[in-house]
Parts: sequence; C-alpha cells; structure tokens
Amino acid sequence: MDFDALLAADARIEPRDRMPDGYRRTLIRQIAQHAHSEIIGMQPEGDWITRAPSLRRKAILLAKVQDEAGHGLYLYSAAETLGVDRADLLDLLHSGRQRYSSIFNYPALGWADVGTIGWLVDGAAIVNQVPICRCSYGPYARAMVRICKEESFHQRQGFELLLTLAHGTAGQRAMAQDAVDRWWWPSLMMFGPPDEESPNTAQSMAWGIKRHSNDELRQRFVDMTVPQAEVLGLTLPDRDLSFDGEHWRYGEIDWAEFRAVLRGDGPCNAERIARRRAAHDDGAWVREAADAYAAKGVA
Ligand code: FAQ
Repeated sequence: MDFDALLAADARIEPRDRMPDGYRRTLIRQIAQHAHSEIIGMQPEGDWITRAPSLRRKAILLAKVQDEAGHGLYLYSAAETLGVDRADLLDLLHSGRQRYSSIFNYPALGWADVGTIGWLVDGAAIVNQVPICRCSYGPYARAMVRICKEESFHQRQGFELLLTLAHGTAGQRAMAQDAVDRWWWPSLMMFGPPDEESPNTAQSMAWGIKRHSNDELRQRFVDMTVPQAEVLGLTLPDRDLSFDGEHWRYGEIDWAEFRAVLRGDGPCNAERIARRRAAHDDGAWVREAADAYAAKGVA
C-alpha cells in the first residue's frame, strides 16, 4: 500500500515504506526534540539524588532518572529508523540547532520540586504522549507504549511524595506549595504555543503524527489535574480557574516567558547545555572503548 492509503486505513507507516520528505523531516524534528528532552530532563531531578531524604526515596529517584535515560535511548533508536545518526542528533542538540522541552530550563530548588516534577511534568508528559502511542509512524508509536507505562509510575511517585509533604509539618507543606506555585505555569507551556500560533499542528494532525492540538491536550491536563490538587490539599496559582460545567477554565498563560525560554533566555538554558556537553565529553572513553570492541568483532 502507498503512503496515503496506509494513512487512510489508519495503518502504521514502517521504515521500509515510501514516505514524503516533509513527513520524514517532521518526525525527525519531533522525535529528536523528544529524545533530547528525556536526557536533558534527567538534570533537574538528578541534582537531588545525593540529597534524597531516605534510602527509599533515593532508590525511587534513581530508578526514575535511569528510566529517562532509557526513554532517550528508545527515542534515538526510533529516530535512527528514519535514516539519521544519533551522534549527529546530539551534535545538533549541543550546538543549539535542535530544541528540547522548555520545561527543563527551570531549576529544581528544593526536595518538593522532585515530587512536583513527577506530578505535574510527568503528568503533562503522559497527557501529551498517550495519543502518540497511536502515531502513524510505527517505531515512534511502539516506543511510546513502554515510555507511557513508565511515565505513569513517575507521575504516581510524584503525587505520593507531595501527598506525604502536604500532610507533614507546616514547613513541608509550605515547601510543597512553593514548588507547585513555580512549576504550574511552565507545565502548561509544555504543550506548545496556542493552536492559532502553532505552525506545525495542522500538517502533523493530517499525517497522524499528532492526534490532538496543543490547546486540546492542555485543557485535558488542566481538567485532570485540578481535582488531584484538591486531593493533595494544595492550591494552583491561578485565580481565574473556574469550572464551566464541563471544563476547568484557566487564566492567561505568559507566552512572552515561553518565547524567552525558547530563545535560550530561560533560568537554566545555559547551565543545562553546558552540563550536557560536559557529560558527553566525559563519556568519550566509553564510546571509544565500544568502537574498539566492535572493531575487534567481539559483539
Ligand atoms: N518546548 O508548531 P508547534 C519529557 C516548538 S516530556 C520547546 O506547536 P509541534 C518526559 C516546536 O518544536 C517533554 N519547544 O510544534 C520527562 C516548534 O519549533 P520548530 C518532551 C517547543 O512540534 C518528564 C515551535 O515551538 N515531550 O521529556 C515547545 O507541532 C520528566 C512551534 O510549535 C515531547 O517532546 C516546548 N514545550 O508541537 C522527562 C512530546 N512547544 O521545531 C524527564 C512530543 C513547542 O518548528 C523528567 N512532542 N515548541 O522550530 C510533541 O508532542 C510536539 O512536538 C509539541 C510541539 C506538542 C511539544
């Protein structure tokens, strides 16, 4: 079957199938950005591994941060099925020519941020990513199935951590509220610009790469999260939040802040890339050893 017939039948496009150049380019852009987000996303929480307050919390956090590295691997592998090389994609990340999610340019200032990232950032990631399990491109869709299962565990551990703090001392409760106040609006920005300012959505939906628009998914996230905040006993920093009988309506998002973060002027952009480059350089000996091993024919 040709490309259009496969799309019309809602079947998966596989690497062997002929596909339009634009479809291939869009997938490489989105999958690479997604992979980069996973590995840069290890940094804010990774900072807290040595400072976790108990062995149990440390073990959970280690597992979560390792999962993010694994998600990066599945996604770089999916991108490679489109004919690109992961070393080249990493170069594009390190030189600022490919993006990663805006959310990871904010700092994790306290322990409660670890719970809040799990609850809100992984929560937003799940809402965005579950529909990608039905993406028209087979390798991306299949990678997302496993990623979503793991993100679901991540979201729950974040919620449980925050629930514990919210029912703890007055200081712990204040720490949880402060973290939620800082991460709420950046989490809404994760879904991308409003639909009328999103240049890629219409074509990506026509190609079955995106199944919903940015604003649809953002609304779904708000509707899911407001009742969870009530269970936690924490407030969301938006005086305009109100239920209209069907949806939770939210206030104005500061799109100037979003654009600044995308331009590289967020609180941690420079630090995140510098650290990523340093980690890449530190790992050079591992790549060299792996290449030498492969060259000897020892698989
Ligand atoms: N940050 O036309 P659209 C995670 C760019 S979850 C930075 O609407 P599109 C898990 C966009 O690339 C986070 N840039 O674009 C985790 C485009 O720029 P370009 C990663 C953004 O692609 C949790 C321009 O704006 N998830 O890592 C953002 O149709 C905890 C115009 O926008 C994914 O990547 C943004 N937030 O829709 C890890 C999910 N939003 O390239 C660790 C897959 C937009 O034209 C710890 N990606 N831009 O120059 C997607 O679903 C889509 O790519 C969107 C953007 C929805 C992000």
